[in-house]
Amino acid sequence: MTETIFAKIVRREIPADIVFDDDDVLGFRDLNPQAPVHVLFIPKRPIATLDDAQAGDAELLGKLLLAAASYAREQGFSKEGYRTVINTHTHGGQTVFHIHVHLLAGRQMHWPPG
Ligand code: DGP
Repeated sequence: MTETIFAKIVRREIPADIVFDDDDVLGFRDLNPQAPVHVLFIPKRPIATLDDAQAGDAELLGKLLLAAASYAREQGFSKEGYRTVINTHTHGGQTVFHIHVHLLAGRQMHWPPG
């Protein structure tokens, strides 16, 4: 896959407001927040899109979701709730082709999404 700006964030080559960091997953604040809290969780080993994920990626994808949930719990978002989103390809609204989970919190979310 073609390297994205997120790989540079993983290598600390460009700055980001990092809020979660373990062996496999990095969480950092979105540059263009869509909610009072908007954090992106990415695997350090890149997968371009959800569409590219293979059976062998199951553990890593699980870790990605668990990292988001763990951060949300730790920050106290569980009571009011929050939204997690994975955009895929053009119609999904994906702009950075390094898979990421958006964690949005701090306001009422609406359905259907735009
Ligand atoms: P998506 O549209 O699902 O591919 O989301 C990509 C998100 O990444 C978008 O909400 C803006 C954010 N973003 C893009 N470039 C940067 C960056 O350099 N730093 C940070 N923190 N966020 C970025």
